[in-house]
Amino acid sequence: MNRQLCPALDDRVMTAEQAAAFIAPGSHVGMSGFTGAGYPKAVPAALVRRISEAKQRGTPFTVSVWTGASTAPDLDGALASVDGIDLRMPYQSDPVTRSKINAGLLDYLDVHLSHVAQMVWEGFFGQLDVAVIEVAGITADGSLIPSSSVGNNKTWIDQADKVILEVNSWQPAELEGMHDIYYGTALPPNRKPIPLLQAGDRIGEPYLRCPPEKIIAIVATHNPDRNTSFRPPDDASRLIAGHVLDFLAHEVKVGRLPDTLLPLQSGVGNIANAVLIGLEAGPFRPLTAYTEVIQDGMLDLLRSGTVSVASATAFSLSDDGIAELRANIGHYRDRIILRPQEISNHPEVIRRLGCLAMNGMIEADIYGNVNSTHVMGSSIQNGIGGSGDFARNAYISMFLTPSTAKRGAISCIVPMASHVDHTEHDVQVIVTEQGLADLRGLAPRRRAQKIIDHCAHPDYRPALQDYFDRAMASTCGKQTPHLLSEAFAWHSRYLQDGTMQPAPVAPPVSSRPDEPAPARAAR
Ligand code: 0RQ
Repeated sequence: MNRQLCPALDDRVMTAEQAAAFIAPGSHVGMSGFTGAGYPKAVPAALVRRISEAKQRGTPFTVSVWTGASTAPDLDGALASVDGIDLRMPYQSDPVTRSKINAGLLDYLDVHLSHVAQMVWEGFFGQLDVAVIEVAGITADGSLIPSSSVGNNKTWIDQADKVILEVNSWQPAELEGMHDIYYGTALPPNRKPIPLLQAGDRIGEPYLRCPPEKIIAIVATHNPDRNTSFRPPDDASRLIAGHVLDFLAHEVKVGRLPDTLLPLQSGVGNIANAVLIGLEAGPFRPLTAYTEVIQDGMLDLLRSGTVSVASATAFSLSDDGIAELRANIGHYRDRIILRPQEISNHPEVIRRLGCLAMNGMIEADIYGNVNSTHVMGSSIQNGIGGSGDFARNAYISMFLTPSTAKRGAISCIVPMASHVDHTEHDVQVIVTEQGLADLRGLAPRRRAQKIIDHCAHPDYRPALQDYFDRAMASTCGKQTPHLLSEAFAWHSRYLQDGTMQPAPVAPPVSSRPDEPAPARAAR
């Protein structure tokens, strides 16, 4: 089905190979795409072929890849596999890309998602040479119907010298009208307030604008988005969701939240999805969401009316979720608004609306510093994404994780976080399947005791208590007691022994039955 309806642009229609030929080695390329939605499907594959052929001839060929957030194996993974990326920003979750970053083969800039547009305007990443943007259609007057994500597309189109469009007829035609593209942002000192007062407000227009002379190629595609599979909630996710719901009910009861709560932001992943499923059974409604991605759980809430409106920048759906969206898109069209990520994640708006932020994490320390991005201090997992935009500015900022990882070999509550993305000042509530620690109003030493008591796994609780007690004793209290020589011993032990569990203490060589037990091995 032809979705390119602008006669003046007919002469730009070509194959993906022809379009990819416009991308020169060393180019800065701004691609569409956010959590596997709305990324270009054909030009990156053609670019991969071009890079492989150049490399076979011994010609170096890499590009710098800028996106909204994560894309898919056929974009990130394929380009990384041929070592075709020299710099990646601002977020990725692809296993091949991750391994190349952690092998030191490409630079990765892990940037707050709301900061990207501003940093590009300011020129920190250099000039954007080409934008490769998936759209759901081009109207007769040349307006662009955005696809299943908006991300940084407005900025890429504005800033790029040249624009390549992929017109994907697989995307539902009914996406037209769902987007709200705001053209009122600027750099200081010319900034104006963002006039968005409710999650459901529309402040922009449904189309992306692009000067026709910038469009150098239009490629027709009919390819599905990468789907995101969700596991049915396991026991840990259900328990975490239950603690969050009890906490919200308590906040309503004591009058700190209205019974319609405040706009919800939920991160990516199974736990966030489980919380959304839990809200369906809860008493709060009608709810609203001002968040980054619409996942399956949010569709269910919108379908039942528990959530009246959801604002985001992208979909992040499973196969079933995509089928549900397509089957009932008329219902969802009136209730979902997709915006540029500089607005979906805008600190001013998040602060004004008073979002309730719920994000996953890798680990937290006993004082409430949170690591969202790095494994054992050095290896990147995904990136900070929007978690910092929301955590710093939310009305209540919650971080959720199972209390252990890797079948219990790792405690997600540690003496000192091996990398910090969200400091103790931005983290108000920590939740594991063990319980919930509300850290608001607590000084560091009280926070530590609460996190150990409520969030740590019982297998690790005594060792955390032991660390904390000895830190308190050795520093005579102090504001944030630590044993610096031991603070990362848990991580070192995991790297050396494959577990954070302390080694069993060997029995004394010759001991009398009444001899006292040996002192605990230093940790
Ligand atoms: O590793 O994949 O090898 O099994 O980390 O962990 O438990 O599957 O959890 O999918 O919710 O991801 C923080 C990464 C959690 C995510 C993070 C290992 C674990 C597993 C994934 P395997 P799970 P999730 C808005 C919000 C940053 C961006 C963000 C994230 C893998 O939530 O990327 O918040 N957040 N965006 O085994 C070592 C630990 C570990 C650990 C878990 N303590 N040490 N490994 N893992 N805990 C959305 C956007 O911005 C787009």
